[in-house]
Amino acid sequence: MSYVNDVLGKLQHKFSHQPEFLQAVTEIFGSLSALFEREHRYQKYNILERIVIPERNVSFRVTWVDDKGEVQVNQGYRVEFNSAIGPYKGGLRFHPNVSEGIIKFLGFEQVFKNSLTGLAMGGGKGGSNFDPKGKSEGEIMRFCQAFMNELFRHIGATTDVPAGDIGVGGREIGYLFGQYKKLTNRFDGVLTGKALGWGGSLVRPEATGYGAVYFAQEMLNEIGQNLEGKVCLVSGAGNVAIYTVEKLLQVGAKPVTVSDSKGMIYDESGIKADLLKDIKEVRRESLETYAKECKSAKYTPVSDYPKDHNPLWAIPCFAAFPSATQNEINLNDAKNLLKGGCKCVSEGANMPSSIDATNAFLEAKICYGPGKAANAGGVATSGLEMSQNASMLSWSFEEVDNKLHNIMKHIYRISKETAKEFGNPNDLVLGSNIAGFRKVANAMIDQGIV
Ligand code: NDP
Ligand code: 2IT
Repeated sequence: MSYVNDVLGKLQHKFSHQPEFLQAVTEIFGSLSALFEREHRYQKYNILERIVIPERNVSFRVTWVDDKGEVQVNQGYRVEFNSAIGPYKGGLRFHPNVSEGIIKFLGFEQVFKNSLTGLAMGGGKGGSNFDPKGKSEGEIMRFCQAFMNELFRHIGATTDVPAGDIGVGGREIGYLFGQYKKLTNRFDGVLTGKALGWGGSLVRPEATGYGAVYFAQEMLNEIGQNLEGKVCLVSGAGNVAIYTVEKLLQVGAKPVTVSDSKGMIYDESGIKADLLKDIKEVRRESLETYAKECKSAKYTPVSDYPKDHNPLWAIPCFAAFPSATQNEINLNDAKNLLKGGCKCVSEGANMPSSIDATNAFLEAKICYGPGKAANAGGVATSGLEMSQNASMLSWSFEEVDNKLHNIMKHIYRISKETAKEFGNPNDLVLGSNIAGFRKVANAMIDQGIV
């Protein structure tokens, strides 16, 4: 359809230096033609050209002093993408490859993901090219404080509520919150992922990983299958991967892999969740330690990976849970997964599959849960943390876990129903993109040209 293609063409020209952002936009736009053919008002109000530009895009200097007394400078970002259905909401990423384009891709995805949860949350994302690797506790704290010295003026419990993402976990949220409170003299729910003793929610640490497994169960249930006794591949070894492994073990599945930036573990007898947590969350070491302490595990360093594919995805499996980073599954990896018998992919990471890998999964008609649907459990539980903060209550583990489970079922159902409505019931990319988009676009129209 020409309106969608026209807008995409302009964007490709203007943002050729932001390939991940263009990839995210291309994927969503690819689903919208069918909707636009039925509903002309989205074009009438030029929603597409409006929705791809962040409402506000803040880029700032972060200066801090390292342990040697040297002054360090990093780039900080907060992209406030869309507030049509609620305050901006989304994580902060600290990783050396963070750029404006990466934060924009994440922020754009977040808009539609948050819409799918059914909660009142707009979309935003932020972060820095700061590399937490090898930094001391003091350096991490000083960096977080320096980052908040600028961020605090842009955020607030009803305007913009950041959380964690790659390189930002409970420890960083603590330092960020402490500095926010110092600067503003306010104790409110301005960040989520807080510790339990000062406003955090039970289940938030587990939520993204648990949610990705709940989503896989919904997809499999539809075809009369389940995860019990099934071999599963998990990538990553951070927050999302750890709690994906934990939930897979709880439901009787057999996760056999995890990976980090240095290498991968294959343990035919099943990943040991306690050892994984201890090494990555407590000791903060690489997975090489896992292989040293667990005799059944085989470690392959990244330097031994072939150039054209990731050996993790070549292991035969029933289901795959990519939980590390964007574009970690290319077309070769997708083909390897399919060749190895994979029947289900539930994306814990944001945009882990390239566009051609996604198309390979859709063509093979396996159960494919795109990130914005499958990993929405994290931000949904952040929304539950905001509710608890606003009402000054805290709910039990079971209460939050039940709500999370119901939200994942809801996301599956509206994605599936929307896919059916548009004639392709197996295509949850189509269903989740249209369902997520429609709510935001309708809110933008209701609220006028602003
Ligand atoms: P963490 O920082 O806790 O863990 C990330 C893991 O992935 C680490 O094991 C890290 O290795 C590995 N990793 C990161 N970048 C790369 C890379 N370029 N190549 C290879 N491995 C890499 O982050 P999260 O678990 O929070 O996030 C993982 C993914 O899930 C991201 O895509 C994030 O956007 C997404 N996500 C996170 C949510 C959350 O609530 N945290 C919610 C929804 C999505 P190492 O240990 O060596 O650093
Ligand atoms: O990508 C994501 O959804 C997250 N990193 C979680 C965001 C949040 O606000 O909890």
